[in-house]
Amino acid sequence: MLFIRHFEEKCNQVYRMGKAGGYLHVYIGMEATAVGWLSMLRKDDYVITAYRDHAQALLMGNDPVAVMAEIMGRRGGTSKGKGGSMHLYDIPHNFFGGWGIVGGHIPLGAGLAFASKYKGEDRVTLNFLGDGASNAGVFYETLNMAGLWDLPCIFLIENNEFAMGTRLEYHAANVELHRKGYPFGIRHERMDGMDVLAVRKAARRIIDYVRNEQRPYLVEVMNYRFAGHGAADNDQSLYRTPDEVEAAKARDPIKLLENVILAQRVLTPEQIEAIHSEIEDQVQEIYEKADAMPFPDPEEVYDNVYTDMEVEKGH
Ligand SMILES: Cc1ncc(C[n+]2csc(CCOP(=O)(O)OP(=O)(O)O)c2C)c(N)n1
Repeated sequence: MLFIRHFEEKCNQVYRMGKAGGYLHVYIGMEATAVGWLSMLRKDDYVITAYRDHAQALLMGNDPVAVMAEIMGRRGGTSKGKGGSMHLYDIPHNFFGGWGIVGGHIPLGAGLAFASKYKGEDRVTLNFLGDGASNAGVFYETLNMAGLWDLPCIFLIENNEFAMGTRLEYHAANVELHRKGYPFGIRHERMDGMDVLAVRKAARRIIDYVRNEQRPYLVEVMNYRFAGHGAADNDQSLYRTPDEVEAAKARDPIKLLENVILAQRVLTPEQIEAIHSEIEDQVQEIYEKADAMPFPDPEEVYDNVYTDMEVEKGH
């Protein structure tokens, strides 16, 4: 969690220095959700998410220099510098992105689950989506197929209480989003997403169920986004107050875990401080390596847009 936090604080700086093009959305405050869930997956399980994807990319084993390089549009990036922050991928580690269209990746995640089931494998697919994305029509079509075909897919709604500047109660007819599993016969529950130890425990139980029973599951994980929607969201006063954000920070997932570590005398405050500085130095080094990489060659601009076959046909 600490590495992700410091990495993303650097991403925000990189954006402000004008060194990251396009959009950039950090996961600051929400780290316990991805860390808790991904730490319980098997290496051959599949993960897919939307554009707030840095944490998942790093946790699935992507080289942090390649992630930073992608965010900075450099040739050594995970998508050769042409995707940016929202389009991180790592297929060898079973991370399928990084998608910018709200709701667009949800059926792709079900497709991954369908593929593994069809091949007789026992992989689980973890399909992350936001509270806003859970209103997209395609989500319901996908839940129907997942329920009908017994797909081993976990639909993980990260309820961070906002869809851009729109609060949950202004965009959802029923704010208990996990109930969306009910009409499709899919087991569902709401859980805390800030206490990483509790997240891990629940994740283990649900992943085991999905793998063993070969059935889908819908979880609504309650977390909170401490930063703006994206790095360019400079006026949060339109949808929340600084007091509200400060109150939420009382349950900062990193602080909650540090409190447990201190209470159990695993580390001293000085040792924790030293770990923070060590990670900050590592992140600085990662940034410098990425910054030293070249931009993609302009000649590559149309590469990987169409398949060779389509190009030959002149499409
Ligand atoms: C189809 C589509 N409509 C609108 C947008 C613009 N948009 C980008 S993010 C976003 C809000 C999504 O919120 P949520 O799913 O809760 O995810 P979060 O940002 O909280 O992680 C919107 C409307 C988009 N990218 N795609």
